[in-house]
Amino acid sequence: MKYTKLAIWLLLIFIGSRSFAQQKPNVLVLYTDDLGYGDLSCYGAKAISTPNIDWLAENGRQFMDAHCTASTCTPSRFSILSGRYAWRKKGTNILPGNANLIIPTDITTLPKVFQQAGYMTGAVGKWHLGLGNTFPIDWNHEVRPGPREVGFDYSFIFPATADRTPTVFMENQKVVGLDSSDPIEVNYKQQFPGELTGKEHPEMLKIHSDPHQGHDGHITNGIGRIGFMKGGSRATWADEELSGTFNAKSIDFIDKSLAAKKPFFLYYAIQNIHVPRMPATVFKGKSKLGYRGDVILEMDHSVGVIIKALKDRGILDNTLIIFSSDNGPVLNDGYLDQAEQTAQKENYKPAGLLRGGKYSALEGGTRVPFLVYWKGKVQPARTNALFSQMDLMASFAAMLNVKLPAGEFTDSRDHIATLLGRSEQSRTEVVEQAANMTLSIVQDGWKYIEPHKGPAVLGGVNIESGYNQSPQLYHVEQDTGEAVNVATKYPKKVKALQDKLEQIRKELD
Ligand code: NG6
Ligand code: CA
Repeated sequence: MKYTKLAIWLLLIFIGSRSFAQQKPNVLVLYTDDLGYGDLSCYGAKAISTPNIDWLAENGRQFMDAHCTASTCTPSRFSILSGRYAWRKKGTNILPGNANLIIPTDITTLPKVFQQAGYMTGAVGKWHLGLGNTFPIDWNHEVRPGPREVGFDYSFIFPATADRTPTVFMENQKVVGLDSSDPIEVNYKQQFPGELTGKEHPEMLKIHSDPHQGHDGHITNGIGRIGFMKGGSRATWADEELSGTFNAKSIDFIDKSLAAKKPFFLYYAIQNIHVPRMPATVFKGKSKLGYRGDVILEMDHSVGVIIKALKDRGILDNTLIIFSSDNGPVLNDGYLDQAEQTAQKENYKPAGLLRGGKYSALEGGTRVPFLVYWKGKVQPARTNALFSQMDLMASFAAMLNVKLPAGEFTDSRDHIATLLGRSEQSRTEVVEQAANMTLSIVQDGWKYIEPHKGPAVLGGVNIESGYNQSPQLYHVEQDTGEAVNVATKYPKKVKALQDKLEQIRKELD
């Protein structure tokens, strides 16, 4: 009798602990680079097909009005990880590859929320948030602070962008494959004696840099980069291996978490489809859209590889997957890779029906694909709720019962119900940051863009900026393509949005 009671108790404890464990799903954030609102077939692209991502959309929640915080990479990444608008902090715009870490190490971050909830946390892929706190950075030893100090137990990254030096992988903040007799040095001002650059040796390039957009510094793998570099010749990557390497390291990390019997939080910052677009051989020429289309296919394949790995391990059903992008699209971003010509031929619009793209203040800059998949928990549906990536931190904190410190400032708000499809509630507003620091605010279907100097079309990249010295107001709810500026027609609306923007601007003070 005694034993039966004990057995029942043990069984109850076992079931209890299992369901508790099940309450904590693995969380995977797939964060792609420069992917536009019109670059996926599930968002209407015709000239390209992205079956793996479409599968997430068909079986998950598809957001039609979700935003990154900025139309460039560094500030958007700063926000998704720290839960703060980047424009509140100086020095958070597009960083060079030798910049120091910009996320303060003493604040709550998205990965730290997961750590507090007992997760194993990992960052794989593009970083672009700076490293270390010395100048110059010593690349030949562990560089601290970095992903670990931001909250990632494990990291396998490249420091900045694929088009910036140093062109090396770093695992747990140490350069992978570094030969101590060939130490690395990085400089963004001065070329190293004897170093081969794209500017001096265009004949060595397998993909030509746009003469109007730089990218003619250090040559790695036959491609000119921004910045200079010396040494590390065996540690430098071949672009064609980036995707496969990051996929493999993501899966390794997932296996590590399984071995540790902990749920995982993986921030997989897929480097595609940023320039230089140089797909693995099997993807070269696979699309109708040149290398830009080929890397979209490669990126979609990566998503499929990760989904399959989860399935093979029997953990797909208990993994919450988020897919999104760090800013809007660009065709010519510094290399002459036929992206513009092929898009024109196919009448392909990477931002879909939105106006503008990467760098701009228009919707094409920050309204991005955003999908949430969680089997049985998130119902397949489309939503028009206004959502910000910056809210992931507070939302997951709420889901996991992690208390954010009361006295600590944050822009992140709990919208877990909207994220998981239990509510259609929009964020009260989103503020969008353009490359030249123009701020816009979207609220209740209206968008105000503050006056700012700057060219109407950005040279080189050939993207409408949305910069204007007069206030702009768009009724984006009806006029998604921001075609008609109605600022003079609705002065009260303009004033109300200006006031709201000013109020948000002052919040931190
Ligand atoms: C720009 C680069 C562009 C790209 C971008 C960063 C020039 C002319 N252009 O300054 O090629 O690297 O920075 O992109 O240098 S992001 O997605 O990381 O923000
Ligand atoms: Ca980007």
